[in-house]
Amino acid sequence: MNETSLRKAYEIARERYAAIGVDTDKAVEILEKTPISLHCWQTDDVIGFESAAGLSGGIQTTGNYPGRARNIDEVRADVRFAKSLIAGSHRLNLHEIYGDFGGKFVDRDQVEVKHFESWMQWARENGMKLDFNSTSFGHPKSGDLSLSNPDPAIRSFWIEHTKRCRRIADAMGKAQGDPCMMNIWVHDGSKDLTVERLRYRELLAASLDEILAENLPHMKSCVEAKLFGIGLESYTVGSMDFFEGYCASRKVIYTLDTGHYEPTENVSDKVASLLLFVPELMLHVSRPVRWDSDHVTIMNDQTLDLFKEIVRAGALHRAHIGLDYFDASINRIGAYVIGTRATQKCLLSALLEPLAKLREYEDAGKGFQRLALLEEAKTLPFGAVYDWFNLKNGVPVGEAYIDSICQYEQEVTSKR
Ligand code: RNT
Ligand code: ZN
Repeated sequence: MNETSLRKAYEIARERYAAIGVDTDKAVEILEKTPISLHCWQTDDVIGFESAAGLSGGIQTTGNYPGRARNIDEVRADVRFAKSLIAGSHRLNLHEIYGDFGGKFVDRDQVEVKHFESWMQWARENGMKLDFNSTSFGHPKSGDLSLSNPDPAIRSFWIEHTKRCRRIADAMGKAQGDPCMMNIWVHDGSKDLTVERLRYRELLAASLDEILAENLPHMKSCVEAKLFGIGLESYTVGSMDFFEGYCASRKVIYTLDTGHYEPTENVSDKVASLLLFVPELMLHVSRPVRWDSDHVTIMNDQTLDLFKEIVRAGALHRAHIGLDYFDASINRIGAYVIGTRATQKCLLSALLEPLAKLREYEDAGKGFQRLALLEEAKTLPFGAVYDWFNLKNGVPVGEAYIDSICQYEQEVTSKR
């Protein structure tokens, strides 16, 4: 693509946006500085390095496209390559099962900071900060209930695991001089009817209270709500209502995964309610298709609206952006890059909204003018600004990354 014409296109776009009070340079600068936490599990179908046990816990990857990362070196190589095709600043989101266990089996209640030391070094060398997740799934003790299990032995096993994970996250945060976001999602639920809805939720709240009691200054804990899991369709212990109440009463960060709600629910509308009552939001940007299918994120209305709500609320500094999807049916790195770039597109689009003018109209009761501007804003030269963002940051503009990914497939992943 011709650089001169891309620059020219940007100049014209800048003028066009300026006419409605939007500073495109500023929007690009904010986009560059807003970290996106890349989910390491897109590289290997959420398998990790602990054991060869398959995925359980209500989540599933579908597809068997060749080239899955099979070990820590391959995960690292793939993340590095994906990152080279994505502008802006990136973090890396690890799950506990991605520890550097050196070929030994380390049970979840035995995990230590040392299992993540090579990750911390790698992240530093690659200019990424780390985020972290405890892992309740894919283990013989996962069952249907972990932190809410009435069996004290199982419940305390998972409490110990989660406490250890918080300490690991704290060590990561300390090493990188920036808090590590640690997400707690447990799959706990029931396939069929239960007459103990309250009991399991009491147990989950009690477990979390115990886990979160330890003061760890270099990490932030967040808890993720969910609608249902596969094989756990009738009841979810950590439902949205549960975690809204939990986060509001305990002042804990709420993880909003866009796949975890009823298909017709307006997820973006939750932002302006949650922000009033919880300290911060952690986002798992995903794309549900009929259910929590974890399809690759794309630039669609749901994702656009999500970021618009965050920007309109002036809450970008209170929202941590992470991705959460796992597609094994297409080139995995391609999926990684498409979803991350789509997330940036949606954020950029939100940053380019002529908000001041729209608010002026709204305040004056000018409903027609507001709707007209919202409509016209949709066809402003957004693409020229997005291209400029990529050009400026030295990553492929437009579809140019398709070839790079095909080449990497040919040279690297197809040989696995
Ligand atoms: C599952 C949750 C959770 C996981 C990851 C792997 O429904 O969304 O965030 O996808 O932790
Ligand atoms: Zn999630």
